[in-house]
Amino acid sequence: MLRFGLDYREANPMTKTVKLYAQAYQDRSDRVRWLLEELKVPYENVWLNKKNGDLASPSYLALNPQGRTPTLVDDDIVLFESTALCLYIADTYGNGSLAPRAENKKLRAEYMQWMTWSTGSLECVIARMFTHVSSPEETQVTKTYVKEQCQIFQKLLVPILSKHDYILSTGFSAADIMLGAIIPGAHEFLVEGIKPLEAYMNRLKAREAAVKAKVFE
Ligand SMILES: N[C@@H](CCC(=O)N[C@@H](CS)C(=O)NCC(=O)O)C(=O)O
Repeated sequence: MLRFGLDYREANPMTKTVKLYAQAYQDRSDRVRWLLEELKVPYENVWLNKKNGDLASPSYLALNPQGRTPTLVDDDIVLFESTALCLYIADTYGNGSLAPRAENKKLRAEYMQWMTWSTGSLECVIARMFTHVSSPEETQVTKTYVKEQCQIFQKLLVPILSKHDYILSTGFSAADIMLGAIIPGAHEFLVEGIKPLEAYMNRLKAREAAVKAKVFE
């Protein structure tokens, strides 16, 4: 049985509340919660407990047939994939503040690139450190692979973050939220000792919304 907690809309009939289904502050809902906090969107955390079978319950599978988190429910819109959630929230609630508008083709293209690269490339590599470690030999192969990939990632990120404080030349955006939430998973190989990346992460960690969302705890 899901524990829905307080129904915000019931308690506040004039106020719409987005529901964010997650298992913990530090699962892949972290970036979504951080963005909701940045934009001050009213939202409700709906906590699911895998051990209690919440992810496999018919009511949750009706929202996310993969039985994974995060899932976002905003009225009749039900979404999975953290990148999609952040793209949707930034466009719907950001009023252009954290996502370049479609008219700005070049900047929007760059933004889309980093939004999708963060999960599609960076997080995929980091995830191997959890999935490809069944023996000491495999762990070693994985470590070498992640290390090599992170050196390539540094070649992508360092020149940009040496020139400006955030990944887009125009300033902080939802793309920094995606990167900021995911990069710590590869801290040892990607960030440690690399000044522009250390400074970038320190800037992101200091953001009030990130603190409120408990992203780095
Ligand atoms: N690419 C998806 C990954 C979703 C995912 O794998 N979520 C994890 C939690 S962070 C999950 O639900 N795993 C299944 C489980 O815990 O049983 C996203 O970014 O939302």
